[in-house]
Amino acid sequence: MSKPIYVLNGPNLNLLGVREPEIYGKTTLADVQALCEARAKSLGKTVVFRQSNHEGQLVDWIQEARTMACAIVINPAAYGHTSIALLDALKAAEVPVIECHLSNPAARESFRHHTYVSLVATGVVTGLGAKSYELAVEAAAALAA
Ligand code: CA2
Repeated sequence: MSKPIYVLNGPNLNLLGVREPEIYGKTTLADVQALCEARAKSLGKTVVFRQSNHEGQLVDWIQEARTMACAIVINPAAYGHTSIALLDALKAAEVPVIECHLSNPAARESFRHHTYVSLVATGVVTGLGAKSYELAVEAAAALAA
């Protein structure tokens, strides 16, 4: 059995579909998880899907992924713009990393234009809502050993 793709979600994404639907849509994180699982299954893969509001928890999961995952899909949310800890963990992960975002940060406030995660991501999928995750899972599956 091949290793799963870790799909990791950063702070406040648990509110998806519940708050600010005008920006992030009505799809819940549980819906996104179901879409990722279905897309992975169609490609003969599985996903481990997790969300945390805590930077250290995300670092722990990235470290776990080094041995347990074949690839990482990460929506770091706001930590993408601030966290050198996530960058360092991802650099050490030694598996392909795909960054994904629901919105298009480049079309939003200037503080969202840079992410540290992009420095280590093989690819970045943005602006397509839940579809960003599906395409990110597809890319991760293609890159996975
Ligand atoms: O577009 C994305 O996926 C983001 O990663 C979402 C982050 C934002 O800080 C990034 O710049 C872009 C925010 C996630 C917060 O999600 C919420 C969802 C519903 C209600 C409130 C927040």
